[in-house]
Amino acid sequence: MMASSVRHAVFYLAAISVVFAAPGKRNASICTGIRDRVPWYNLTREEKTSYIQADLCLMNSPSKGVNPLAVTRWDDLQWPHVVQTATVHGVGAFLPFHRYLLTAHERLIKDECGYTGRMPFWNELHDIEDIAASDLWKDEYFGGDGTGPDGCVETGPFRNLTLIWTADGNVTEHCLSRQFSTADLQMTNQANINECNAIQNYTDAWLCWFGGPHGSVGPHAAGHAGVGGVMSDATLSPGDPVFYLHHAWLDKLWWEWQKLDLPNRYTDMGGPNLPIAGSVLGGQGPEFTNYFGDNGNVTTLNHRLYMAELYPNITVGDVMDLNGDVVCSEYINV
Ligand SMILES: *[C@@H]1O[C@H](CO)[C@@H](O)[C@H](O)[C@H]1NC(C)=O
Ligand SMILES: *[C@@H]1O[C@H](CO)[C@@H](O)[C@H](O)[C@H]1NC(C)=O
Ligand SMILES: *[C@@H]1O[C@H](CO)[C@@H](O)[C@H](O)[C@H]1NC(C)=O
Ligand SMILES: *[C@@H]1O[C@H](CO)[C@@H](O)[C@H](O)[C@H]1NC(C)=O
Ligand SMILES: *[C@@H]1O[C@H](CO)[C@@H](O)[C@H](O)[C@H]1NC(C)=O
Ligand SMILES: *[C@@H]1O[C@H](CO)[C@@H](O)[C@H](O)[C@H]1NC(C)=O
Ligand SMILES: *[C@@H]1O[C@H](CO)[C@@H](O)[C@H](O)[C@H]1NC(C)=O
Ligand SMILES: [Cu+2]
Repeated sequence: MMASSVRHAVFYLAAISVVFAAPGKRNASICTGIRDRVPWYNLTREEKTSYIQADLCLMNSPSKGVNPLAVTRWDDLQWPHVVQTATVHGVGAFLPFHRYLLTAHERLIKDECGYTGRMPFWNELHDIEDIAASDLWKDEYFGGDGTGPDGCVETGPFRNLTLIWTADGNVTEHCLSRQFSTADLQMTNQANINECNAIQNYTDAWLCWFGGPHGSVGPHAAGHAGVGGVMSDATLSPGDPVFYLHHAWLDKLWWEWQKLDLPNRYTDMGGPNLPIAGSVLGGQGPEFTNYFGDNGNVTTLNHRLYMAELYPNITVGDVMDLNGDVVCSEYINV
């Protein structure tokens, strides 16, 4: 037990000294036109297919990332989530980090793969009667449920996707797997969304969306467990391209809650800052307490969001306004 956690801590520190070596340069970005994010169903057919093509383009482009073990751009994008799994889940920065990760994905498919359409979110309430019936899983879009002993996705454009990361930050080639569960998806429902919306401060509210890591009630766990397979792995879930649609849904829930009380909720931040106990990567010792610049064990607006040098470090404060310079987007209900 002891030896193993020491080994993991050593590995983590070795990994960060590698990945943090390249200095990042902050881009001055200005929100000149707020971009609409719409339900998947409401993208045009052409937007849907070009969105899928853009993710495939990242999967077929060579890595330019900080981790030399990465093979593709898709691996590069998954890496900040893998290496920080302990520090971006179960903490106040959970929602802000994932908000920035959505923007990182958006920038990559637009800047490197030519996507010009609108960004989609998954309106999960639309599919809670039967997850398998969703338009998402058509052969020309995300492909369907997993099949065979390993639950590999064998339909659609991602059927040959080779994922590499393992939960300890090492590499083992594996397929994109799924295991649909409508019962799990139903942990997202209007009643629990209303319950989260009624909470008056972020310190309590973030936990309502986050739910338990897996299997417990909450909109976050619902989408992960509902899709299953890779999506149900807390560390590796961004390997499944549908991850970005689920997290956009969750981000929308947070933003709609923020909009219930602006400007106050542009600055309402809190929650624990220490990594989850027992996580493979990361630890709970004093070396982690101020790791992201919070000067304590509570998440603040100064907390740094690190994207493994894909994009510059920013702070939680930079993503609090969805319409602000970094995200510059709005969720549209159509
Ligand atoms: C980015 O943030 C990480 C995590 O806090 C930190 O270790 C790293 O030094 C930062 N990089 C730069 C270029 O500031
Ligand atoms: C958006 O998609 C939903 C679900 O298919 C549909 O009911 C609605 O009419 C669409 N809205 C628009 C504006 O196309
Ligand atoms: C998947 O791999 C098979 C066998 O190599 C190949 O025939 C097929 O065209 C590939 N499909 C995609 C979508 O890459
Ligand atoms: C990663 O995998 C390689 C090759 O299988 C192995 O030698 C190494 O010990 C592994 N590293 C960790 C941290 O598990
Ligand atoms: C948040 O609100 C709850 C009640 O909903 C309250 O018990 C708690 O003390 C509040 N926390 C903060 C940090 O204001
Ligand atoms: C931070 O540390 C203090 C003192 O040890 C403790 O009372 C408090 O519960 C901790 N807060 C969080 C969010 O972990
Ligand atoms: C900065 O902006 C330029 C032009 O939009 C873009 O090409 C570049 O990738 C951006 N760099 C970063 C680090 O965001
Ligand atoms: Cu996550």
